[in-house]
Amino acid sequence: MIFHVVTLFPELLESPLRESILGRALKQGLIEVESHNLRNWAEGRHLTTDDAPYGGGDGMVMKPEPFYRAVTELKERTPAARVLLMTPQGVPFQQHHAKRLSTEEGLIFLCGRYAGFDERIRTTLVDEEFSIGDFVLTGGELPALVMIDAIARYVPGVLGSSDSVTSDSFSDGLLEYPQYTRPPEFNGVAVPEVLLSGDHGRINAWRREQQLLRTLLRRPDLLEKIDLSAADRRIIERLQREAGQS
Ligand code: 6SD
Repeated sequence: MIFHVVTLFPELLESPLRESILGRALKQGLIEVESHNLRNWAEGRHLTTDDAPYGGGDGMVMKPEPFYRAVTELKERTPAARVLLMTPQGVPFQQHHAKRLSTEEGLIFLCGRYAGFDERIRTTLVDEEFSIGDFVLTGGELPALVMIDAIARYVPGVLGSSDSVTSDSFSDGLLEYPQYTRPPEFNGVAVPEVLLSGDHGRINAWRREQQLLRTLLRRPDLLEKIDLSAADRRIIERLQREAGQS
């Protein structure tokens, strides 16, 4: 799979992708990442990529023509590529988007700077708009990196056998259970006895209950979105009764 990133700061994309798991995937040719300088498609003496807004107001607006020429050229190379725009006004990016987009042959990320984009970029060039959260950044490069990381994990072979795509938080809609490793006691806090018991039935039951408890306390919104078994629902009712008592 190829990720094209169109940006005024192509170097911002370099080092974070070349380390660790994604670095290995790049070396193995499982994924390719190319960052392209939007300035390459700018025209005029100053290679302008932004301009003042019609109607007045603060800030500058990204011009449509450089993005148009970039998308046209990159689609000649990767005709089936989908074009994604990074913007706080986009659909909130979620795990299911990462999974779906990982099956594409290529993705073209359009990253802006300044106040925003000429509306015709959205309406004529872009397939989908994404936001990585309700906060405002200075540009779309970090959102593109975040999305590439989440998407690349689903490309076959990218995760080694020890890192599971499916057992992490969100893949079953719940937060992860607490994990412990050695030593058995640290800073006066012991590892829960059940984890040392060797009884995998009890361990699995404890882990499921911890997942449900943690999700109930930290992200109750997630519980509304998933289909829980009758057994899980009974555990949640008990946890809620216990919380009400304490
Ligand atoms: C002007 C951008 C592009 C500025 C952004 C995306 C999210 N979730 N927060 N901020 C953003 C994207 C900000 O270019």
